[in-house]
Amino acid sequence: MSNTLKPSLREQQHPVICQLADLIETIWQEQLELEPYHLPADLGYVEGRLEGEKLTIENHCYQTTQFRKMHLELAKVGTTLDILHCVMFPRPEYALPMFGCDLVGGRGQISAAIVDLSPVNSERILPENYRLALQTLPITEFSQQRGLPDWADIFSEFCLFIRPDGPEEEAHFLSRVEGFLKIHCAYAAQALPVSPEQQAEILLGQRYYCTKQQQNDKTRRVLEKAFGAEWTQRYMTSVLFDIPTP
Ligand code: BLA
Repeated sequence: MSNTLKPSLREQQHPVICQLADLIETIWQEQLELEPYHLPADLGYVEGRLEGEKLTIENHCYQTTQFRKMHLELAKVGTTLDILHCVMFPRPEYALPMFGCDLVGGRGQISAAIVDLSPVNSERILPENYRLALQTLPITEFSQQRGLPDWADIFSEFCLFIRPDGPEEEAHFLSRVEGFLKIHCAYAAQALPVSPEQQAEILLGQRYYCTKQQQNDKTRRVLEKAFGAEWTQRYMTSVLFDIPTP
């Protein structure tokens, strides 16, 4: 099926997910020179149903000079769960952090909203220009902070993980993501390649990031229920968090 004929998931998603997807794509288009990125042919748009409800996944993928892969994924499980997943994988030639965002909602309520710019250098600390810029973003208090699981030692001190309480907090979360993304795209667009030694270190940091993300059992369980363990393992290691090779 061609793109234009495909039933777009976006209109059927929780409004915040739809708004965030539009926001991410708009900033990408405005600040970067996007080229298409081709996923394995059978993994761009997928539907699965093993036990119970139907799971539909729609992927949007791009690349640029500085980014090996910019992945925006929308997923819908029956009528109960709406998911937005987004990761920007820098090419290891550039000393850039990983932008990651996950929004999980169902039955009118977003249960998990997470965004981070995660460092991949050996000090595991964000570059100073990022820290300075992120510190200037307005601070918002959210009523329900959520605790990170054990595997999540990859995130920075700027990581935000909340359950937004109502439309106002949802809007604050969106503007926080907007702030992160605009800073990231602006710095990335000016970034220059680093030394081979630094590249090797960045590659290790990106591998560590992907290995940790692959340990998210909540993601795995949702996918396994619809597609089985084998398919899920392939999807998590080849589409969601593929480990870069030099
Ligand atoms: C949590 N991710 C979750 C949850 C589900 C998914 C169902 C639990 C929600 C909750 O506890 O309220 C499901 N997420 C998915 C699925 C996909 C997905 C099926 O992306 C893809 C098809 N996850 C990411 C990225 C980050 C991330 C990029 O993909 C962060 C940058 C984080 N998701 C993340 C974290 C949790 C989560 C930290 C909480 C995990 C926990 O509490 O154990």
